[in-house]
Amino acid sequence: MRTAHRTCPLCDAVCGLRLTLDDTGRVTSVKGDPDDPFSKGFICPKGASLGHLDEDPDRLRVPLVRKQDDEWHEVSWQEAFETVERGLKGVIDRHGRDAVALYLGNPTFHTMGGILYRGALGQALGTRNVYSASTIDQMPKHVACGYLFGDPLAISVPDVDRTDYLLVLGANPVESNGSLCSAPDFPGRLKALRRRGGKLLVVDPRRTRTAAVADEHLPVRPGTDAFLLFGIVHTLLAEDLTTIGLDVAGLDDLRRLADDFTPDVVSRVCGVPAESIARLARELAAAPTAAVYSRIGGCTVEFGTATQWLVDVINILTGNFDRPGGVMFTRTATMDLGRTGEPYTTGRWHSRVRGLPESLGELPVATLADEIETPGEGQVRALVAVAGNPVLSAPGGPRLDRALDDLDFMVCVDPYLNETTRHANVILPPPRILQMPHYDFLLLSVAVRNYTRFSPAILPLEPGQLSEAEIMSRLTLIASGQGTDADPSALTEMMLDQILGGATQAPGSPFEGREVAEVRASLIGDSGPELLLDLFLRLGTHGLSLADLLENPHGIDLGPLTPRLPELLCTESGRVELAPPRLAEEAGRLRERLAAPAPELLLIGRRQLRSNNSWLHNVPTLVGGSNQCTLHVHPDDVARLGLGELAVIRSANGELVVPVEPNDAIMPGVVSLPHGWGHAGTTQRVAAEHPGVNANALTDESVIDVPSGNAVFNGVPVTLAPYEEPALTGSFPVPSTAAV
Ligand SMILES: Nc1nc2c(c(=O)[nH]1)N[C@H]1C(S)=C(S)[C@@H](COP(=O)(O)OP(=O)(O)OC[C@H]3O[C@@H](n4cnc5c(=O)[nH]c(N)nc54)[C@H](O)[C@@H]3O)O[C@H]1N2
Ligand SMILES: Nc1nc2c(c(=O)[nH]1)N[C@H]1C(S)=C(S)[C@@H](COP(=O)(O)OP(=O)(O)OC[C@H]3O[C@@H](n4cnc5c(=O)[nH]c(N)nc54)[C@H](O)[C@@H]3O)O[C@H]1N2
Ligand code: SF4
Ligand SMILES: [Mo]
Repeated sequence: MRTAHRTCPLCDAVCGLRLTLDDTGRVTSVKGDPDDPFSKGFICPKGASLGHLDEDPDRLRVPLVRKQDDEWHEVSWQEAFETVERGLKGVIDRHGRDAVALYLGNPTFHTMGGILYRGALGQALGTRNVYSASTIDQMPKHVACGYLFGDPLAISVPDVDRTDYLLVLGANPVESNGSLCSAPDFPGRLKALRRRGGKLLVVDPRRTRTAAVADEHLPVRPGTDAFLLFGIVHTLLAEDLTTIGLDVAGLDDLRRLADDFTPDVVSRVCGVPAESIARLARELAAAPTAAVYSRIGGCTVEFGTATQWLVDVINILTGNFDRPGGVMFTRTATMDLGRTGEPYTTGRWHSRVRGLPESLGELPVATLADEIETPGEGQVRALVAVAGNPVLSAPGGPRLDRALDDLDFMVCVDPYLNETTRHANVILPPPRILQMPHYDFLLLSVAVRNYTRFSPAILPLEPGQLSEAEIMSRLTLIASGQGTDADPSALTEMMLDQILGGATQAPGSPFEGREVAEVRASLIGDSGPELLLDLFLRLGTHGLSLADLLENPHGIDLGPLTPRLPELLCTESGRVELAPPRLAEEAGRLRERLAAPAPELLLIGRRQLRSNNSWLHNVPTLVGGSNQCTLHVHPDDVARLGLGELAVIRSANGELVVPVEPNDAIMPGVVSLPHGWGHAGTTQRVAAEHPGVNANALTDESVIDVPSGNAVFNGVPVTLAPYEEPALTGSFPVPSTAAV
C-alpha cells in the first residue's frame, strides 16, 4: 500500500486528491487531500471515481489501425505512425495542407501533453482548418474580452470569497463545479458567501442546485440574457448609478446603444419582470462589492458575445472590475502564456464554405461538416482529432457522424474507441491518467486565488508505452515532414530554445543577458512537459521553479487576487473600450429582435453532477441514479401536450424519441436534455447499456453567435408530442406520424 497525491484532471475545480494504491498499482481509495491549501479536502463523486475511470478495462492500451478488412487491429507504435504518415502525406500531396483539419477537444486543456503541444501540432499541419471545443463553449467570452481589453485571454473571475453580491447568469457551479473559474468546493464557497451576509442571485430557466442555494432565482427565457443585461445597463446609466474606476472609452456610445433597452421593453423579451431588472441594477450599484458571472447559458446562445460583453460592462460600470470583491485576474505561478501583446483581431481568414471569421486561429466547429462535405479547392479530406468527441458534442452531431465516414484519412489521439474515433483509420491511445504528470496551465490562470500545484506521474509508463506528449510530438514531427523516426525530444528542445532565445534577450527577464545553453542546462524535469513547466515557472512573477513545486506536493497558496488590469490592457487606444464597433453591431441585432415573437417551446441543455460531457458514462459508479438522459418538462407542459413516458422532440434539424421526466424546476415553455449521450457503435460496454440520445441531433449548426461563430445549444426552438408506439415493431424508429 502507498499514498500518492495529485490534482484531479476532470474539471475546472483543480481539487487535490489523496490516493492509496496497492503494490500492483491498483487504486484502493481516492479522497480529497486535506492538506491542499486551495481545495482543503473537497472531492466530488467524479474525483472519487478516478481510480475506476483510470482502470476502465475498455480503455485502449495499444494503437489501433482499421485495415482494409474494415476491422480494428492492434499494432505497434511504429506501424501506427507509419500509417499516419502515409495517410496524411497522401492527402497533403493530393489536396494541399488546408485539406487536413485539426480538432482539439476539451481534455487538451486538462493534460500537459495536450496543452503544451497542441499549438505546435497546428503549426506543423499548416492548415487553416483548425477547430476546437472553444467554439462549442467559451469563444464568445474570448471575443468580448478581445474587444473590451484588446486581449482575448483577459478573462476575469468573480472574487467569490470576498464579494458581497454575486449575480450568476447561465452557470450552475454547484453541479459543474465551476467553469472558467477554478474554485474547488464552489458549493461551499457560495454557502460561505451567504453566511457572511452576502447575496447570491441566479438567473436561469431552471431552478438548478445553484439556484436552490441562492437568495433569489429569476427564471429567464432561454437566449435572452443580453436583453436583460442591457436593461441593467440602461438603468445604471439612466439613474446615474455608475462608479467607473477605470480609464474607459466609448461611454457616450454605450449610452446611445442602451437607450432603447428600458427594463419595460426588455422584460417582454426575457420574461424577467421590469421591476426586478431595475432592482438588480440598483442592488449591483449599491452593494459594497459585487460580481456578475456567466458561463455556458450565456455563451452557447445566439447572442453569446453580446451577453459576455454586457456582463463585463456591468462589472465596469459598477466599479467592480479588477478590484477585491468584484471580478479580478489571476496572477499565475507560470508566466502569462498565449498572450501576443498585439490588439485582438478576428477574421484574419475565413471558412471556405460559409465565410465565417477565424478567431484565436480557429474556425467554428459549427462549420466543420460543411468543410468536409462541400467539394472544391480546399475541401477537408483528412482529420486529426485529439481528445474530442464532436459526433456527440458538436451541433448537428449526426451530420458530422456521416461526414467523417467520407474522409480519406482520420487519426485520433484518444483512450477510447467511441462515437467519433470509430471513424478513424488510426487511434493512438494516451497512457492512463495516473501515468501522466499533471499541471493545469489554463485552469490555474482562472483561479479565484493565486495558487499552484504540480503532480508528478504516480505510475510509470510500461515498457514500450508512449506518453501523450511523445504521441503529440511524433504527430507534429510527421506533420512537418520529418518522418516517423525523428527524435520526439527534438520538438521540446526547439520550443525551449525558442522561448529561451527571447527570454535571454528581453529586458527585465530573469534570464536577461544569460546564455541559452546555460539556462537550458539548469532546467529540471523527467519529461518535455516538466522541462517546459520549469521554464514557465522560472519566467513567472512569483519566483518559483519546478523544484519548489516538487517540495510542496499539496500545492502552494500564493495569496488572494490583486488588481492587474493595466498591465493586461492591449487595446489600440490603451483604454477599456466599452462600445467597440463590432459589439455595437450586436446591439443593433438585439434591437431588431425586440419585436420578434417568442417561440412556444425552447430546448436547453443540462449538466449532471456525475457526468463530464461524453466520456464518463463508461464508469459503473457514475451512471445511473440521477445521471439519466431524460427530457425535463414542466408538469404544466406535460399536461398541456398530453405527454406520456416517451415523447417525440423535433427541431429544424432533427428529431428524437426521449423519456419524459416531469420536473417543476424548469420553467414552462422550456425543456432540458443533457448532452454527451447517444452512445452507439463503440467498445464502451457500460455506456452501451446506458445509451441515451444525442442532444446534438436537435441543435442546428447553421445557427451561431455571429461575432464568435460559437454554437448555439441553448434556446433551440422545438416541438414536442406524445410518442405513439409503432403498430408493427417493438423497436425504436421514430414514426413520422408522431409529429405535432
Ligand atoms: N458535472 C459536470 N461538470 C462539468 C461538466 C459536465 O459535463 N458535468 N462539463 C464541464 C464543462 S466542459 C464546462 S464548459 C462547464 C460548464 O459549466 P456551467 O456553465 O456552470 O454548467 P452548465 O450546467 O452548462 O450551466 C449552464 C446553465 O445555464 C442555464 N441556461 C441555459 N440556457 C440559458 C439562458 O439562455 N440563460 C440563462 N441565464 N441560463 C441558461 C442552464 O439551465 C444551466 O443551469 O462544466 C464543466 N463541469
Ligand atoms: N448540446 C450541447 N452540446 C455541448 C455542450 C452543451 O452544453 N450542450 N457543451 C459543450 C462543451 S462546454 C464542451 S467543452 C464540448 C466538449 O466537446 P469534446 O471535447 O469534443 O467532447 P468530450 O465529450 O469532452 O470528449 C473528450 C474526448 O477526450 C477523450 N479523452 C479523455 N481523456 C483524455 C486524455 O487524457 N487524452 C486524450 N488524448 N483524450 C482524452 C475522451 O475519450 C473523449 O473522446 O461539448 C460541447 N457540446
Ligand atoms: S470537483 Fe472537479 S476537480 Fe474536484 S474532484 Fe470533482 S471532478 Fe475532480
Ligand atoms: Mo466546456
